[in-house]
Amino acid sequence: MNSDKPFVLDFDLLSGLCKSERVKPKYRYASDMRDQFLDKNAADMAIKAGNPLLYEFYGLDLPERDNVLQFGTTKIYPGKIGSEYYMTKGHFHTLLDTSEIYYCLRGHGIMMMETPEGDVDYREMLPGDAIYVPGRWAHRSINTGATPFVMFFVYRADAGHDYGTIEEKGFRRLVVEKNGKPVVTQNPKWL
Ligand code: M6P
Ligand code: ZN
Repeated sequence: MNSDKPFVLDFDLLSGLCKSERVKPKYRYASDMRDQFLDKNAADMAIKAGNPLLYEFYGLDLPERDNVLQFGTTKIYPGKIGSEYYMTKGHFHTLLDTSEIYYCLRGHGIMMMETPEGDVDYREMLPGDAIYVPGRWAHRSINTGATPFVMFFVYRADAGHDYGTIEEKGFRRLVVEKNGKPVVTQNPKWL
């Protein structure tokens, strides 16, 4: 794709979908996320019972250069594995100092964030909320609502995704449902 000419893309406010063939969808199913959830039995049961799609995201086929901005949408479906809400895998940027912006279009969720040093922050996201995730902060989007949670994102195209420690241990905090409400708890793998 020629990134040096202006272009317009149309992202649907409800579905987050973009009809342009320039925007490539990626899908993550329960089987792709099995080890990210604390309750492995619940994850295995969900996989056996049809392996639901947990989230999908769309980005452009742009060159991964420091002067290019990557953008698109993420759509996380409502649901839980055990008592943990559906969520993205989450990542640091390979270029750790690079930031990202998310703008909530639809639904209700939490952006969970942490630094390599162990600082933790999390913010509720509702339609109209834009969050600035500074460099050094790993980020994971969690759908705590009953409808799809859709966000638009922008980041430096060469930022890269570093899943290393997160794939092994997850984030320091989990978001689980207790008495019908989302509650932030300590991840026992980090105790
Ligand atoms: C957003 C962006 C993407 C990211 C995606 C899924 O769409 O931040 O860069 O890949 O969310 O998140 P993850 O890669 O953590 O599964
Ligand atoms: Zn990111």
